[in-house]
Amino acid sequence: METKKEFFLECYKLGIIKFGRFTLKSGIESPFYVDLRPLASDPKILKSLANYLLEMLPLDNFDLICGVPYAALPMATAMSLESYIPLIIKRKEAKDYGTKRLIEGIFTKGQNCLLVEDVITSGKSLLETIDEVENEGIDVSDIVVVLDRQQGGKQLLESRGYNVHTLFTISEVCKMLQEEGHLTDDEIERIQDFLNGNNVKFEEKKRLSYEDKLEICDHSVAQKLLKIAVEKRSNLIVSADVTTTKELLDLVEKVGPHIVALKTHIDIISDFDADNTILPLKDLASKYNFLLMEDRKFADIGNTQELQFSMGVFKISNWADFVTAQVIAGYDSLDCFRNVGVVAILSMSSTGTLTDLQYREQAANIAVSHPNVFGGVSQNRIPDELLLFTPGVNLADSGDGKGQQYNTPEHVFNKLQTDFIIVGRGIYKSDDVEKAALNYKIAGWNAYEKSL
Ligand code: 5BU
Repeated sequence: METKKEFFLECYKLGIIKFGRFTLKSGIESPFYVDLRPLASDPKILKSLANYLLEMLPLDNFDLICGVPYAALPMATAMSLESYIPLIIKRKEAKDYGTKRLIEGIFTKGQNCLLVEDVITSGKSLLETIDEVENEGIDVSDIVVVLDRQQGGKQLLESRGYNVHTLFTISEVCKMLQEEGHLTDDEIERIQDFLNGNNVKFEEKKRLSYEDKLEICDHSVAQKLLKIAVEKRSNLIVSADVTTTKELLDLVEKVGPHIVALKTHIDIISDFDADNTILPLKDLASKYNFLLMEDRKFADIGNTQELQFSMGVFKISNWADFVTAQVIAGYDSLDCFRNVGVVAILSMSSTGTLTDLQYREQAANIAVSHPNVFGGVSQNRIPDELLLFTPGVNLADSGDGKGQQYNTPEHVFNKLQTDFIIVGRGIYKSDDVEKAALNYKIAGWNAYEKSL
């Protein structure tokens, strides 16, 4: 038979405890997070668990067995099957039709019921459950708990006269995990601190500087951008959302000295012409040393994107240093951008965007693993190996009345650890475009240095 430790390590593999930094319902930050529901996904483990729990108990004392909903329901069921003690089911809320019963199953008043709980923390919610069961005329003397978080729950219940049996305590679990090399001494210390009721200090992960990023981002476009940033002491990208070639070139003459890249939506230029629009733009880019970022947001299958990228009127592949692309069509759809860099759209700045946490994580996985991708556009932190581009930056406004949401440079450098800010109307709509560009450049650089 396996030891209790071996059994726990099997359970741990199901992902029931995570270590890191978690905000609990109470708002308190915890260095670990426990969720025992995955135990029910492995029938062999669930059966062993039932037997481990039963072994600790004076079984003759109990007429009934009841799990606290929901995590302990399968545990109580398994214990009932192994011990032949009948199960009753406690509802979370009394149903508002039919019998209005809070407890389902066959029982009589005065029977003694064993309560089963997955995790005990403060014990307060268990006390409420006990009350509800006792109100039905059922006696409760014992509670069996799989994991004691050691935050006073056991003591509270014992002070009210209940016997509390716990299979594992968090300290015991941490010790086993430390012995197996799953936890560092630092982590153990932090957990002990937390259990002793001290305020836990989490190390703030330092953001990487442009010099650090130069070491880890090896895409040639990332290297160029980072070098320009350091040289020009700028992280500003101007979004040139103007609609004629003249406006575009005038704007670039003014902002060129202050930016690392110019972001275009080339399809909104009404008099686009490769010779008259792109050639002078390329000249200005080399004169002022910045890159061209075409914000095309490709979102189709690889073959179509390849055509959109290299054919048509705009022939983006002829002139853009890097482009933006959605990752909605999957990893392979990005293969066609071989000769440029790609910045993947991981989340959007507009109200009601569908880029929720799950989408962002999957999108980031594609971005990190695809060799053509060196960055992400996002309103959230992204993995260090990507460069983060953040639009929706404005010093004066909080929105545009059309769904755009703005943050300050300070916010995006501090909270998101962005690398490059993208500013459109904050600059090109300003009365003094050059001064506005300089202001954003300085604000962006100061915010970057402060965030280091
Ligand atoms: P603004 O004028 O600073 O609001 O312009 C922002 C630019 O960034 C604009 O060209 C958008 O198309 C672009 N953008 C954005 O605002 N939000 C996003 O999530 C993405 C791009 Br992706």
